[in-house]
Amino acid sequence: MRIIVLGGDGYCGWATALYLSRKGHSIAIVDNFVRRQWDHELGAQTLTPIRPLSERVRAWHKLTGKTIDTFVGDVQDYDFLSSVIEEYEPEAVIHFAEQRSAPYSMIDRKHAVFTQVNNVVGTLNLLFALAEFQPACHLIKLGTMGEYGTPNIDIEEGYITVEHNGRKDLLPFPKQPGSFYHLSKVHDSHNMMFACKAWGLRATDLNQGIVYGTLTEEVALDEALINRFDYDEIFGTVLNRFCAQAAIGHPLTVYGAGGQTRGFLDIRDTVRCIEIACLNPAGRGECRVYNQFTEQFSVLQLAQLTAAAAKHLGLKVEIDHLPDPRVEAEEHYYNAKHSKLIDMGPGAASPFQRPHRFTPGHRFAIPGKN
Ligand code: NAD
Ligand code: USQ
Repeated sequence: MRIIVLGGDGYCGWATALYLSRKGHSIAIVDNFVRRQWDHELGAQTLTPIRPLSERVRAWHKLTGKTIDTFVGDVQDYDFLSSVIEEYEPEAVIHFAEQRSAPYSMIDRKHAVFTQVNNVVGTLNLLFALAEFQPACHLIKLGTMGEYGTPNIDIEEGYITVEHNGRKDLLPFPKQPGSFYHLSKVHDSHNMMFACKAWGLRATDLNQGIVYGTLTEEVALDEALINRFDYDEIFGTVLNRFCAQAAIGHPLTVYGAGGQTRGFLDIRDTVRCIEIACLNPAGRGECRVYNQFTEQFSVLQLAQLTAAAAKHLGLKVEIDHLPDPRVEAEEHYYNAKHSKLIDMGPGAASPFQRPHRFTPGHRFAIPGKN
């Protein structure tokens, strides 16, 4: 397939671009490197020093003979984005190109406004560009499990059947996001649903959980391909932070009671989920929603798992409970469905347990469950 990866210089996007390129798809990356600027702004750095994109794609070509095209620009710039869509004629566009940190979006008014403008305008531009130049193209958009918040009922995949005053309908699942960032994803979801209905576009909204890990088979091929690994308090996600803290002997920073429960997935499963979505496009006019994670844990459970793994390596790790800087429930019910991707495409939680190619009938192997 001809696939454009928006945000392909970032954590999920780079791993996905290489994975799909290795599978034989034609890949183009679009990025404006704004993420690298935010690192400068925050005085933070990826633990793994990443090379400039031009060097990364050259190294990939040298190693595999495969070419990844690059387009440098801002998805907020409609002329730029629409010309890329017109020129490349993609069959699928995977949209990762957003500001993705909840803490960054909560710094102050300026960062909240930036996050929502960047994310909502970028996605709107993409919807218009697809409608104008490539209406049959499948949009695969990264949403977030955090769109749903933590309701006291089971979380469905995007839609829920509601009965009210004797009548019944399938409606979007209620959204209770916990930051201006997570809210930007809710706005995107609504815009996508409307554009699919109004213009017959096809879209998959992937409500992804928290991603962990750095290595995929492809980025492990050469140091020049290494992916970013964030561990700072703004962009570092919780399990990546706990691992970095354990390695340097810093107490694990559990916020509050640690009962905050979320869906998690290994970055090796992110790329496979995206591939499943690419190979099984939504129908014209369809905006489907999948929950994309493999396991759910509370923050305290994760800290305990990290401490146990560290002990195994001879590291002594303490768990600290810090005042929670976020507005979120520290104890709550959480049971999120996540069967649609599993039903659609075979796979397994660990690439070391899974067959290299999809085989019908295979499911995600969640330890103790399958
Ligand atoms: P990232 O910050 O590492 O990558 C995002 C990339 O998009 C960066 O390279 C950045 O430069 C680019 N970008 C941002 N705005 C842009 C713009 N206006 N024009 C062009 N490029 C732009 O983020 P990530 O962790 O790879 O996340 C990718 C997507 O997946 C995001 O939409 C995020 O919300 C979603 N997601 C991530 C996680 C996670 O745990 N990392 C979990 C769930 C969902
Ligand atoms: N947390 C701690 N200690 C820390 C860091 C975080 O206890 O040192 C807690 C937070 O309070 C929160 C939970 O861990 O309850 C998750 O925080 P996080 O920073 O790992 O993840 P989050 O802010 O939810 O955002 C991340 C990505 C975002 C993605 C989201 C998926 O940055 O792009 O959308 O995960 S989800 O959480 O499912 O919405």
